[in-house]
Amino acid sequence: MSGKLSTEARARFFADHPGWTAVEGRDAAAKTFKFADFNAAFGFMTRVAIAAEKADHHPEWSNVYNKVDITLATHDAGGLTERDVALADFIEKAANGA
Ligand code: H2B
Repeated sequence: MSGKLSTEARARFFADHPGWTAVEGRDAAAKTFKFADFNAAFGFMTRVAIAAEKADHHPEWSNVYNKVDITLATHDAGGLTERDVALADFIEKAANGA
């Protein structure tokens, strides 16, 4: 388990990760991803799910057709940690087809 991001690291996360926004009333980050269709969205979710399970660090998410809403936070720590930064980095790669 890792500790919560410092104020500086948290600010850097949002500066370095376009589209991710702070969740109101909670130390968490959210982003909505849109794909061509359900097949592309679910392919993305599958790539993220496999990585999340491997890292034992999981997104909060929901899917409607081609849209995937994701919130990241480390529940054990009660906020954003380096584990969320790593997962966000993977999610960005997966969203771009890598
Ligand atoms: N995912 C997230 N986002 N935060 C956690 O604190 C967390 C997790 N804890 N996945 C893990 C699983 C924990 O519940 C298991 C038992 O290791």
